[in-house]
Amino acid sequence: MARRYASKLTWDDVTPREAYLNRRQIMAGGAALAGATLMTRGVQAAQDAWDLTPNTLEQITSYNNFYEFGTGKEDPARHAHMMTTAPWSIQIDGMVDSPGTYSLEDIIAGQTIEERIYRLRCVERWSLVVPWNGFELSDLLERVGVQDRARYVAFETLARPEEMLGLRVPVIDWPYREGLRLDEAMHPLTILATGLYGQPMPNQNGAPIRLVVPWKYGYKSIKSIVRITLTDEQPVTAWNAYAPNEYGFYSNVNPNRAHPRWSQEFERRIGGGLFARNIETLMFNGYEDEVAHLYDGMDLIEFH
Ligand SMILES: Nc1nc2c(c(=O)[nH]1)N[C@H]1C(S)=C(S)[C@@H](COP(=O)(O)O)O[C@H]1N2
Ligand SMILES: [Mo]
Repeated sequence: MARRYASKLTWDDVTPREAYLNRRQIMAGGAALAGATLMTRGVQAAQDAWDLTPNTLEQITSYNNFYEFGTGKEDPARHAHMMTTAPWSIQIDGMVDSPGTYSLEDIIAGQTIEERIYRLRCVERWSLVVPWNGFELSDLLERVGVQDRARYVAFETLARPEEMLGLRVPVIDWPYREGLRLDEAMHPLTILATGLYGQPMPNQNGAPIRLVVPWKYGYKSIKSIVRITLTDEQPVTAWNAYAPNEYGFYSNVNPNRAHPRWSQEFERRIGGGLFARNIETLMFNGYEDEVAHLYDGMDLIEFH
């Protein structure tokens, strides 16, 4: 593991959960007015730090969305072992100088794998904090040579019905597809992850290689990628094609844009118990400083 990116997200910042809970109890007990401001700040600081405590390996690998293995949260953990992940290759095509079918070994060769502790916010309102291992997508795109006309990057997941039981049900139009605008794909926060917690990517989390775009709803972070295409047209994406009003192409986490069937103002941190039920959803999932400039002048409600 080499450098870490987002400065806020390190293990060192983590406040022990006991301290956080203590503060909450003191507050609830009615702090003296004089101490109230200080106390509130203390709680805020503790909450901010606690907010970035990685979930446990158990939580990250037992509560998943990977519809190729079923729509239940426990289906991926139960069935994803059926997926063969070696050998693995990714077809890279479209507007690139060096199109081809690259083995996973070729893709990873020479890459420095770093740890990135990111929030993951599902559109369904639950969230996790995951210590991913991976490298910037831009590294790979630069290696294959993006041509000037390219404006978007399209991704596809493996679709192998013998190994993926969920493909028998036409939930979405398989294969699972996703896409990013080129500048989003080139952003340093956008990674291809090959593992988590320092171990190879568990199948249920998208082995052997998946996308992670931390400021967008989780469904943009497509798993088990077998194809990457550079194109000049906005690509068709699985959830957007399924219900365009519910799932936009951009899918930036936005507490101000309600899903047609529920508010996005709050989220529930998996495994957090009572205190993690009504966490305020952060604009761009907390990555506003890093990514807001990508959307300058854009109406984020219309282009959701
Ligand atoms: N191929 C594929 N990728 C996918 C999904 C899926 O069903 N199929 N689910 C998405 C959704 S909705 C979320 S919230 C995240 C969940 O990632 P995790 O299981 O690693 O937490 O994966 C995303 N990537
Ligand atoms: Mo999701």
